[in-house]
Amino acid sequence: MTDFFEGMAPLRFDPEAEGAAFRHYDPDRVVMGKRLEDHLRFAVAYWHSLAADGSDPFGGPTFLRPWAGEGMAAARAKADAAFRLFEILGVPFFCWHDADIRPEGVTFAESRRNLEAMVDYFAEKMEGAKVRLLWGTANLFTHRRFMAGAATNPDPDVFAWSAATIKACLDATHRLGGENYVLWGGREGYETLLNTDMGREMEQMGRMLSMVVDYKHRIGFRGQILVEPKPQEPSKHQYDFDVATCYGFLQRFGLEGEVKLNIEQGHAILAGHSFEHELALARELGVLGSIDMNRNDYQSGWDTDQFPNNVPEVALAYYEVLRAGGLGQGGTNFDAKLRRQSLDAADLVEAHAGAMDVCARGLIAAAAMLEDGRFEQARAERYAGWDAPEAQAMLGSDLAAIAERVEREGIDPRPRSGRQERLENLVNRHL
Ligand code: XUL
Ligand code: CO
Repeated sequence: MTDFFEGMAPLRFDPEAEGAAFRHYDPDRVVMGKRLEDHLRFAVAYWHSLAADGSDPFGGPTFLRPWAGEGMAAARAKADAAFRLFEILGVPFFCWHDADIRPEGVTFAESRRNLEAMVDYFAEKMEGAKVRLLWGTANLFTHRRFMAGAATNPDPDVFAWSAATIKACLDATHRLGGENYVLWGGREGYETLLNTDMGREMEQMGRMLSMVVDYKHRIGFRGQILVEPKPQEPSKHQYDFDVATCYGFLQRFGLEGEVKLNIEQGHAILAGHSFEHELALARELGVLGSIDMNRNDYQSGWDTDQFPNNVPEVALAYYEVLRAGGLGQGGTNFDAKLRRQSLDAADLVEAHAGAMDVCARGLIAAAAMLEDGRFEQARAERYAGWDAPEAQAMLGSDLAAIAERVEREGIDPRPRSGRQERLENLVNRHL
């Protein structure tokens, strides 16, 4: 098969370059004591960049990739193209679902063997490459058997199939040295309450997640287990609605110390939040695991999974990440796909290169905001009253004692400006 990326060399950092290059992303640039590559930990999403064919609900495939096809030979050709793309982009990571990398077999056992054979092929290719596995995951939503959910299915045989699939995917992720394992439950929810036993379904989901954690420890997998919140789409309602809902779920099943979250920009917007809100909340709750970076179309409101191009938004997101101490074992996965008319190899490369530049600009701006110090100073000043011993004592007090003190001391609160616009203007100076 001819090289889809024929003539393309690894991209360099060159702000003056005419052709494809990084204009802001210099992997070796040190920001807050760490290389940009180590801060951002970029990953290519196999499903969007290698497996997707450009089809949408109104039209069939447009991409017609040379590796498209059904069998193992096609899967290996796809992997060859993938590793060429990783090399050109110089990304340190990639991510996959089982269904992206192996052909579906006639039986479960055949699918598992196909996966194992592809994992062998990946392991071989990774030996000579820089790229590593950020995370693996199971596709428990495309095949019709999952139409009523995976762990939450009313049919116990689907629960069994899903458990066996997750086991195979965890084994594969472990074998490839993956740093995380993700669970995203697109069909773990309902289409109508009229036929749904919500209590039973959430119990099943909690048991499945507990079994995943048990199995992780049994095989000695060191990666993080991550749940990816999303409020709806494809289901009308999904139980992993947002960070707050997921945290409540983890607490209910005693898993908050074992499972963290993979937070996606577009999913935050679908849930009616900003990306930075979800990241800040996850940080406060100690469950910030990794991020899926993309953007939605704000007019359609749909989860359009476009590559990021809004530096101010990305900067506010990385500001929350840096306040959390960074991405740790997580990374920045481009869960983003080309538009249907973007057919060429150049589109795939430029989409990623542009997104990596946007993220680099965002992270550099976020670091400057932190180093500026005035944001954290303003925050500290705003809460300074709570440093007083009587304020702290009040938190251990009771309503009657507080009421007595209000009258005795003649407490009369004086409203103070929140200085929002001043802080927003200050953000602008770092962009
Ligand atoms: C779907 C989505 C998934 C997960 C992995 O909206 O984000 O691609 O990231 O299953
Ligand atoms: Co995602």
